[in-house]
Amino acid sequence: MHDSNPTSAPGAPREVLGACPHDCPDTCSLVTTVQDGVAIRVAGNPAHPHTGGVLCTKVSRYPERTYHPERVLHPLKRTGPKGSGQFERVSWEAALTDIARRLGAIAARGPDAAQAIQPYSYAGTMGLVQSESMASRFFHALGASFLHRSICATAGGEGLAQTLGGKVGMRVEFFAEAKLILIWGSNSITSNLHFWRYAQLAKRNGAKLICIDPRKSETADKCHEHIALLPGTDAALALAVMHELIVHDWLDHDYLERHTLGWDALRERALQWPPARAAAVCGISAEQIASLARDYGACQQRGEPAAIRLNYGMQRVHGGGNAVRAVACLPALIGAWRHRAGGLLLSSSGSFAPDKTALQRPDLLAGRTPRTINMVTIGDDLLRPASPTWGPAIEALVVYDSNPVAVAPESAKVAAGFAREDLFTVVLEHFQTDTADYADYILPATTQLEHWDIHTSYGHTDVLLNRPAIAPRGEAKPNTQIFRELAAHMGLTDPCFAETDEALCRAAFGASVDFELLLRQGFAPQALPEAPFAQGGFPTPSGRCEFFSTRLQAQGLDALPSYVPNHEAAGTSAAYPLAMISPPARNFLNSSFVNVASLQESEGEPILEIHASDAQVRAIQSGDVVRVFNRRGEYRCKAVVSARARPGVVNGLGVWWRKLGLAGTNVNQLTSQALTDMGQGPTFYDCLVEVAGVPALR
Ligand SMILES: Nc1nc2c(c(=O)[nH]1)N[C@H]1C(S)=C(S)[C@@H](COP(=O)(O)OP(=O)(O)OC[C@H]3O[C@@H](n4cnc5c(=O)[nH]c(N)nc54)[C@H](O)[C@@H]3O)O[C@H]1N2
Ligand SMILES: Nc1nc2c(c(=O)[nH]1)N[C@H]1C(S)=C(S)[C@@H](COP(=O)(O)OP(=O)(O)OC[C@H]3O[C@@H](n4cnc5c(=O)[nH]c(N)nc54)[C@H](O)[C@@H]3O)O[C@H]1N2
Ligand code: SF4
Ligand SMILES: [Mo]
Repeated sequence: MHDSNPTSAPGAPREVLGACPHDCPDTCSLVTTVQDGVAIRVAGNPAHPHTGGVLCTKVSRYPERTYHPERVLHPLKRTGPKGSGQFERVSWEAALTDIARRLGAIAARGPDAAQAIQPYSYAGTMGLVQSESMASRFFHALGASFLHRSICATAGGEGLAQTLGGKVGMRVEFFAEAKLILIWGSNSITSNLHFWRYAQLAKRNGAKLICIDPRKSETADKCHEHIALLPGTDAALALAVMHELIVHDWLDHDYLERHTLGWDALRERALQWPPARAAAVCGISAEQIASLARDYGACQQRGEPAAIRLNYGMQRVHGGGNAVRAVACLPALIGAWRHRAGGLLLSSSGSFAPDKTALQRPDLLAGRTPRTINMVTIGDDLLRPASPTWGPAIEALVVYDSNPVAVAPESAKVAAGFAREDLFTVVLEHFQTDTADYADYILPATTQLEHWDIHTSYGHTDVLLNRPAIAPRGEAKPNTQIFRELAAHMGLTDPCFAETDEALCRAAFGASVDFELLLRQGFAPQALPEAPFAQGGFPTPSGRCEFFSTRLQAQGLDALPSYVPNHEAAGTSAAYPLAMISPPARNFLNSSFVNVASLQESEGEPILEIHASDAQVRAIQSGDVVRVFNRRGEYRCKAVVSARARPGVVNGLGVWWRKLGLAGTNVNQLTSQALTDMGQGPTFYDCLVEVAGVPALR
């Protein structure tokens, strides 16, 4: 039944196993039904336990996205001014020859100048092969600048690694057995649906669910309690919970003694955070904090498992790294890790060990160490002139798997950078996105239904294989093939550029994963312990859960988790009194799917949720067009007066395409390029604004 043989009998439908490529923790196993070479249905694989035969609405609509009338199906060359979106069709040969000539001219000036070539990519596809395999080889061989792929998770990832030792934690399936689940900075129904299935099982078995989120999300609606703290105040909340655990002695002293480092110091720190102090910082009541600590401490008292599903929503603020550190300490205080259904999960990606050296071939750098550009500050960096310390200005940009003009902060600068006449830009894409509008060349890329790939996950611990279900549409090529052909046009002759995608899939895990099993069933579970830290054994230098970090101390940072206020903390600006967060929209995935008609229809239009009290003083009513603005710019959308917003915080949902916005901008016109305390990550949810009605447009 499951084959990928394109010569099956005509008319007979066949099913091909794949993997969802999107930046979503669930990494679903897909079954694509193909008839006469056309993908007619994409469904969840019922045999894969985490997928359970269910997909989100977005990917259920994959045929609609794949056969979208606006798919880019041929190479395109710019004919109008940058950003105008005017292109003409050209041949692959013409496009590749010209691109190779332009990049080659830069690289030929020597290793310093080669750094003027900048790759820019993120998680359009999470596949190990179509993301950073052939592409990395190509840029390594050229000596292009590196990219710090920081736009999502580096603050939290670093906070977690400093505390637990890596991106490791509970296995998602065991949340089903927990008695208390804290859903912390996560709108799971939107962004982690297959975790939510386990949480619902737990709820049915009597577990209490508490959601910690400034927004009253769809997930908060379904939890028993909701704590609507101010954005960026999670560390204060976690420290106050510790305070309560300490003063009531709801502690697992044996676990603290044997498996943690720095307890005395953390204890002293936490005792400085009585609930009343944290309540003032978090904008919630001290009783809510005390109650949260009581629920958490009760699990310790009763020997019941307490689980925390932390997500990246709470680390897109100045103190994001410290906030994750503080929360990641909690399970050790009550010994929650003793249970397989206790502990914490932020990301499981550290449970995989793909052979990135084999895929990316850093040896092709041949001793060069190019500079690294942070993808979060691409706005500033595109506008930065050459200098002795920084090196050459960015002269050529090759974008794949990403839509920076829409997703990167402070869009006015990003767009100004992309508009530079002296910048040569190539964009590998499925669609003419906001970024593609600024390209000199758009190159048509295949979708997941059209290429091979192999996947890890950051929400579960299985490896998945994706086989092509249909032939590439139009003249589209896989990213890998585009970089192979570019390499050939540039005279790069290393045999590694000839390796096939299937060979790359096999090389990704070598003998450590059963490839035959992947071919047969599409997924391969890894052998991992059920309760990874029941006996300690954290992958930190000390082998303990590190409350106190000498590694952070050596970097001049606080060795203990601390509350780091937002760069733009609520209540600190009279001109911009409202905090704005811009969390994911349910029917989109970052800026992907925004152009899929049925999903756009479900999502409606760009909106800003505002609490009745904040709307009233501004004479704003639901449906009014509003200006949302700060010193970085202005964004227009419709207001929705809603109890989903708490007082003082407005919610601008989703990363819409700028060109679909009322005034050609999206929320990122307002966000800043300031970085987090750890990991040099973005601070999308650390952003003060003012909102005003636009009377003429009411
Ligand atoms: N449908 C859909 N799914 C997605 C995505 C999408 O765009 N759409 N995005 C994908 C991506 S890229 C990622 S990284 C993952 C995870 O992405 P996350 O951003 O973690 O996704 P969510 O869980 O939807 O949202 C996080 C929640 O955190 C809340 N929040 C904002 N600021 C704070 C804060 O300071 N403290 C706390 N406690 N909460 C805060 C927001 O209101 C939101 O409800 O989801 C992925 N899944
Ligand atoms: N204001 C605000 N901004 C945010 C966020 C937020 O919450 N608020 N979230 C941030 C987060 S968490 C993230 S992860 C980033 C996400 O930023 P990106 O990773 O840039 O995500 P997308 O917007 O989904 O853009 C991915 C693009 O890759 C393309 N693509 C998909 N597959 C392929 C392929 O195989 N080949 C090629 N060549 N292209 C492909 C898609 O068509 C799509 O246009 O955005 C960040 N920006
Ligand atoms: S986006 Fe997430 S929930 Fe939807 S199919 Fe992909 S992995 Fe599954
Ligand atoms: Mo992300």
